[in-house]
Amino acid sequence: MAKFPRVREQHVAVFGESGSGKTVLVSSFFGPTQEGSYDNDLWDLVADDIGNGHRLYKNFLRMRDLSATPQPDRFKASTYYFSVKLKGGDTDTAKKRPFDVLRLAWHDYPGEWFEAEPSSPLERERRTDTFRSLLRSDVALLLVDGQKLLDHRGDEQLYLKSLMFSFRQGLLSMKDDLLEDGPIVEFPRVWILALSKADLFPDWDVDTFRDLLILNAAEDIEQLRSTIADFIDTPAALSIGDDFLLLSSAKFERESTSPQTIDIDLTRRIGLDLVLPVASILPLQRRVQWQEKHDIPLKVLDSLADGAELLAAALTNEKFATVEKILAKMVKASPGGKGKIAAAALPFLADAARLVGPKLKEMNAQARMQRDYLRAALTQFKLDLEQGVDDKVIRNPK
Ligand SMILES: Nc1nc2c(ncn2[C@@H]2O[C@H](COP(=O)(O)OP(=O)(O)OP(=O)(O)O)[C@@H](O)[C@H]2O)c(=O)[nH]1
Ligand SMILES: [Mg+2]
Repeated sequence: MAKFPRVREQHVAVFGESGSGKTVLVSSFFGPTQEGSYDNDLWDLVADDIGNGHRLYKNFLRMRDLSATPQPDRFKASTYYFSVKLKGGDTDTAKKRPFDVLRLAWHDYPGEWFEAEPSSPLERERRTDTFRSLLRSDVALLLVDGQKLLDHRGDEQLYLKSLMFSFRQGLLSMKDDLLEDGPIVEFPRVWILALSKADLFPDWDVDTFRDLLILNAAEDIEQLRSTIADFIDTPAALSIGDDFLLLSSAKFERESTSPQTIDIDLTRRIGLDLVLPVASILPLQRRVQWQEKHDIPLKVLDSLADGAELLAAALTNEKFATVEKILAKMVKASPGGKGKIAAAALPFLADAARLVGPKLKEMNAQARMQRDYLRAALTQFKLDLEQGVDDKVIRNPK
């Protein structure tokens, strides 16, 4: 009997300077799911730590009801663990599913840490520890602050260059500590460039944002890429500047009569519904693409989208038992044999990753009808990603 509940964990790391909107983002991601009126037919989102959950929900309520925004974080990083708990745990299908809970670890940290030197050796150590935990993510979001872009209108290049520079410096300042044991295997390998506060640019779509970045900061993005490539084992499995995303936690409006008063409409969010799909599906897709193009060592594949086989099994109709057998063989096999099995599993991962369009819709409808909540949720995430691409909120490489 498998341990219960079976959990699959995925991390997201959001990197952004102080004031770029990280804490508001996580509050606006979580808050609406706690409102009495919230209804999701496939899963419930809960915070694993009640105190943390209340803190986030309070941030949300203070914005919703009092138009008050959270305090800047100065000293403390927090990691919020959310569980996407699938419904229908008592059905027969559920007993056979590879996992019941998709856990999302969302790391929030003081943006100031990237900009100012630590004040003591202890603080330096704390920062390095935080970054170690950030680096367990498969996916990282790099925030470009929409407000700062507006403030630099006509001179965006200056801001974008200094932003990329500070990300690079921040990483380089920790390089020695992070690389103590040689090139890092587990490291975010999909870096999405995201515009925060996208509500400030009502006429923009993701292509407008991408064009602006490429026009003004292509070399800087490339430099960041090569800096990061120096940190990791197998830099062929790395993408930076391939994916773009628009994000807005709410529509923030200033009243023309008294500009100090803001109205925060938290029902008007952009891109936040893509966070779960991005965290759970994108690493699987990228893993397939890289594995098809390059010779990626097994330890890297394992660290990237670990449990991808389970995800693929859940996503497609593949019998979970078959996959379990493959995995069991993999554990027993000699190092040489493992590579062969990984190669054998590839087409089946690829099928899952490439499930698109009408076929995907059909599978989603079928899974809903059969009350197969895991498959319904994962196919829904894929549909949400497709919708995000169609709406030009997210852009992924073909
Ligand atoms: N227009 C707009 N403004 C936003 C949005 N999100 C945040 N803001 C504004 O940006 C300010 C800073 O947001 P925070 O989430 O506290 O920033 P942070 O990245 O957590 O900053 P540190 O904690 O200092 O690292 C908020 O007080 C809001 O005024 C958004 O989606 N749209
Ligand atoms: Mg903050």
